[in-house]
Amino acid sequence: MTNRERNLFGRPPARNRSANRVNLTSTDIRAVIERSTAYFQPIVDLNTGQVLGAETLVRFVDSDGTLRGPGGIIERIEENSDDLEALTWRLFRSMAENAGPLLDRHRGFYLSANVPPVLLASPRLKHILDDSRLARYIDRLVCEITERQALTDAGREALAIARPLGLRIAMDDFGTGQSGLKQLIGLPLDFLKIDKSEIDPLMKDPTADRLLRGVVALAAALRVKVIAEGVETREQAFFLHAAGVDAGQGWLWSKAVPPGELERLVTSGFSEQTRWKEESRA
Ligand code: G
Ligand code: MN
Repeated sequence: MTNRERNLFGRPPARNRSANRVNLTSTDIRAVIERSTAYFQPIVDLNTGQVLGAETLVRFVDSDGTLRGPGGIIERIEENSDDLEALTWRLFRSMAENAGPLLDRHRGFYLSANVPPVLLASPRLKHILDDSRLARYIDRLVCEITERQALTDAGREALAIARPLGLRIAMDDFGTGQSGLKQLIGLPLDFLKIDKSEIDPLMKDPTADRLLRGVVALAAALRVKVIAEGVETREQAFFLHAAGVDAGQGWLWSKAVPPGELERLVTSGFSEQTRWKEESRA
């Protein structure tokens, strides 16, 4: 999956988009958007096990109450900019309503969300932030933009517009877009999220290990924090920590969870996952 591109709200698109496309009328789509909700996947400090933030991922609630990931529906929503905006509004509203109290209680905690560059660059973004009541948390929001999107002229323009609003920026899926070191210089970034496809081969492929160390050095030079995505094992977390990666996100800690569960994880943290420090000292 090295060449995949992620679409909105964190989902690799199907190889054949039309095959994945659901057969829904525009009225159906609006109803689906109205029933969507925000789930949150924790982002964990590899040093302390503390939950630093969470990535917002959309879930669609079926009429019978079952939850679905974005696959299938999201491709259809992305075809229409009004639907895309409606979904962003709905998700921002769900973030403000459901995670607002948590943001109030945990002052250092942040939420990230994949925001389409077309919206990042639009004057509508400020309106959506205000109207969804997420604007009051603007300094706790991180917009994720994929490596490919960020490096286009439209992406650069979007970042230049969004940053002055007070939002922070994460480059998502880093490692999938073959960007050169030079291209990153000058981009207004706060976080670099290393794609799962760069994490999977660690400790099996020495080149992957060396590349990771290179990315850590690059991020240090650019003064951006590094987050590893798709971390599934303790060995990976140990390796990443030793290599100087700041934070991790993945099933080792948690899948995307509803707000109540997120609050529990933020309160308890994952210090048991960082016990390797004591083990190595013993
Ligand atoms: O790139 P982005 O952060 O937007 O992708 C999030 C997606 O990655 C979600 O669809 C989520 O379900 C998936 N994901 C998150 N953590 C893991 C993991 O540890 N393993 C696997 N296989 N998928 C993950
Ligand atoms: Mn993402």
